[in-house]
Amino acid sequence: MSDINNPGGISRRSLVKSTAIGSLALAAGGISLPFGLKAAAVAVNGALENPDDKVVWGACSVNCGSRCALRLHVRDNEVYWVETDNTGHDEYGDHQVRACLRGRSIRRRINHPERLNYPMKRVGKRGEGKFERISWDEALDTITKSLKETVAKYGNEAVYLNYTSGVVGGNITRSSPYASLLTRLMNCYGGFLSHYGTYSTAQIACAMPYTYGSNDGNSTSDIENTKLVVMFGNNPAETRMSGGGITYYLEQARERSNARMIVIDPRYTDTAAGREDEWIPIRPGTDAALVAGIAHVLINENLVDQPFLDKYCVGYDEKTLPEGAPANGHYKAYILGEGEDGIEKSPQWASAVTGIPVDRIIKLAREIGSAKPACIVQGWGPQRQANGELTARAIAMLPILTGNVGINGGNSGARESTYNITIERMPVLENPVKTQISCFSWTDAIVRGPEMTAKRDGVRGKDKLDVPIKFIWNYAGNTIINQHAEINKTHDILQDESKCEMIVVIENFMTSSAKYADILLPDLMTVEQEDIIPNDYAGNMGYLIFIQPATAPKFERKPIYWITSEVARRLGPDVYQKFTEGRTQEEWLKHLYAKMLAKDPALPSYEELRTMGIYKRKDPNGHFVAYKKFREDPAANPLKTPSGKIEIYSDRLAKIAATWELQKDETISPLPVYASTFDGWDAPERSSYPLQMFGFHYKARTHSSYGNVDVLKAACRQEVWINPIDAQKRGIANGDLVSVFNGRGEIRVEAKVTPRIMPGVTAMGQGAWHDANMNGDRIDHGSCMNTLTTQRPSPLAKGNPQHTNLVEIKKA
Ligand SMILES: Nc1nc2c(c(=O)[nH]1)N[C@H]1C(S)=C(S)[C@@H](COP(=O)(O)OP(=O)(O)OC[C@H]3O[C@@H](n4cnc5c(=O)[nH]c(N)nc54)[C@H](O)[C@@H]3O)O[C@H]1N2
Ligand SMILES: Nc1nc2c(c(=O)[nH]1)N[C@H]1C(S)=C(S)[C@@H](COP(=O)(O)OP(=O)(O)OC[C@H]3O[C@@H](n4cnc5c(=O)[nH]c(N)nc54)[C@H](O)[C@@H]3O)O[C@H]1N2
Ligand code: SF4
Ligand SMILES: [Mo]
Repeated sequence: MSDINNPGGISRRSLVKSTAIGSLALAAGGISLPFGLKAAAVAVNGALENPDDKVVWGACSVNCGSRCALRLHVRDNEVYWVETDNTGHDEYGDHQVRACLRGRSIRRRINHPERLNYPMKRVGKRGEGKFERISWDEALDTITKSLKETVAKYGNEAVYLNYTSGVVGGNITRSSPYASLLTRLMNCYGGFLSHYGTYSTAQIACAMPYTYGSNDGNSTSDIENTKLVVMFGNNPAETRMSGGGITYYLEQARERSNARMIVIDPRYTDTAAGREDEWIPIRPGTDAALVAGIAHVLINENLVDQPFLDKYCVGYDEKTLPEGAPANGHYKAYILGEGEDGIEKSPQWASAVTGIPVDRIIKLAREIGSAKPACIVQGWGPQRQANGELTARAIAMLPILTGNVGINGGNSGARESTYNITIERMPVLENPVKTQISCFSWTDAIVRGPEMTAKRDGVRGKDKLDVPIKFIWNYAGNTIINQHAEINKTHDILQDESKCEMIVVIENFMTSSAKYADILLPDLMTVEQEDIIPNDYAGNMGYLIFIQPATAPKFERKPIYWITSEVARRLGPDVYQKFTEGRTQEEWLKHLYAKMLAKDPALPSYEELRTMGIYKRKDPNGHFVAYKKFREDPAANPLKTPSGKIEIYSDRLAKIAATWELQKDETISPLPVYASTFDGWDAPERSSYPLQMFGFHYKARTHSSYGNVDVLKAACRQEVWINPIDAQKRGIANGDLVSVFNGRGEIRVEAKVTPRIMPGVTAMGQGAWHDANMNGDRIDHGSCMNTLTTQRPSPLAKGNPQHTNLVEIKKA
């Protein structure tokens, strides 16, 4: 229908705007703008002229941290053109929630020729991708039989709901295992082995509460009150791309405050891209050392906020060191070299670790120490390193030392917070099984479940697991293969059908994870169903989107509520009744919305919301300031830490460090110290694999979602970034096909030779689709970086250290 050069149909206004906020790669990525504009204009006119068109409100529901409204233009039961939010004004707080290049190309996912259409069972070996069409009855009966047998033989602890985030922006359709229909289903049937933590924030979400009792940051809009923004590994221009999201707020707020912005990242990011005042490249995994070097200057030059430290914190110096802590166990002693390691954390010391010149560290310290207020913020890149728990808490030390916590224009050092209109979630009921593993350790739990303990493997709720994982539900996720680490190892684990006996995958596409399914079920997309969903990260404007089905269901695709209800029916009438409570999907929506209205009468009525499509509300309390009440009156509003104060020294961590079983190269510490780690810049393996490598969240995709859309692949190429110095040594020119490898696997991909990445470090967009002959050489031609990552978890959170890798690169 519409032309192929116009990805998803982009209106003139929003195309111009999105390049103006600098977020998108349409211009940079090679689609010719004038032609795109012309094409868009033709599409707009065509859309307006056809009387049979309908326009349906939809939303992009992938896990990108934003959430965009879509207006889907439908003709002959087919989405042929996509527009975005057209409500509100170009005004701070009531602005349009404009979709990025991915959402605007959603029709290429909806109408993709390779969408799954029928239920299937596996006929080849796991991973071979050989399937046979079966009926829904056969599929549902097989699943139910296997579920019953698993529970009878091993107990409910052997059933696992894998981490998945494909429909994190859904309510009825939500895939996140904390809130999905599968959770509810399993809780109606005796429970399941659940997990804690996420692939997104495992380390920081575990660590920050030891310091602050929680993991909150100021809202980005509050940057309008700041003098200086320091971003550690935070790249909202790619990771919060929507016009309703953070990148818009960041630029708007900086326009108001004229704040300087310093970007600390091994990579010159799109967030920098000319808008930064300074880019400071840093060796991956060494931010805590930079912080220590800065602290050294702050202390020696009297730039610390001593009254703040005395009043609000525990463990900065001797005065507030908790009883029972070792003498000189405080932070100041650690920095000045009077602590256990006896090393002074001078800028010279920090420079050797981080690769940042001494002068620059000193200048940065003086800037941070004198800009009042300063907003120190970290993305989640630094914490996805193997020492990420320490790093997250260390970065928080800068605002703590300078008294920037709990005030407007400051921040806690955590990532930005957002305002939300509280949504009434589908109730998941209580899980009778209390045992939990970290979301990253499920492959371990298949291989050696009963050997996994609380003190060594982070099992929670019990001292150890009783049974291995035997049954996996995987709804809207690609973490079976693509998004989990060490793909070749996972493949070997899953090939053995005596270990994990049943894998059920519910998907829209034949992803690499789908290829490992025993039963593969095709479901509807969010935009093909009715649902009410809230914003994700959007600063201090919250909104709701009421999605209507854009088209009637096609082929044999079914909604997730139908699928789970039909399994419930087969598990028995009591399970069915408990699961459905006699409601249809629409009745559930009305029921949940009525509860929301009762709590929040300012909301529009159900019918009004359906007509509006999107409802927006600015945070009535203004900017969110993390720990504001604590700052105003710490006695009346203590933090959720044991002492009620900011714990620079954490007793709880000291106990864990003393009792957990750790390996030699693993550090858990009561203080936010710098520690080197396995596969780090100074690890012995670096002699064989001299380049540090991490993956970044890339504008081409949301993880692997949208990874099969041709125009996006063309606009944002999959490449491995390598510095000219490293490239020259290896005889690599820009665009050369190279082999990226380590002991875990090999990838073939084109090289992007660029000074935008520091020497000794390489990076590639994470989430590209794995594409290897697993019965042959296993070389991944799709450039999925998890071919190279490790399944070894981080020490405290037992989280995914997917950014900590060593590799070598050679010309292919
Ligand atoms: N190396 C490396 N690996 C990483 C990361 C990294 O930084 N580096 N990041 C990690 C992080 S933070 C995360 S959150 C995870 C994300 O990992 P995943 O949660 O697996 O995210 P996606 O890859 O987007 O996979 C979502 C899947 O849901 C499917 N899907 C989308 N919509 C629907 C729908 O309506 N119905 C159904 N049934 N399916 C749907 C998509 O087709 C896709 O296959 O990856 C982690 N993996
Ligand atoms: N376009 C797009 N947006 C997304 C996603 C996506 O896949 N695509 N995924 C979404 C999801 S689920 C999540 S969890 C978030 C992820 O958000 P983040 O975790 O913040 O994203 P990353 O790209 O992994 O890391 C952010 C930055 O950290 C840098 N970095 C890596 N290691 C280090 C380090 O050791 N020190 C420092 N200082 N910097 C480092 C990287 O170069 C990168 O620029 O993004 C969300 N947004
Ligand atoms: S991928 Fe994220 S930013 Fe892009 S349209 Fe979808 S929700 Fe919006
Ligand atoms: Mo994530």
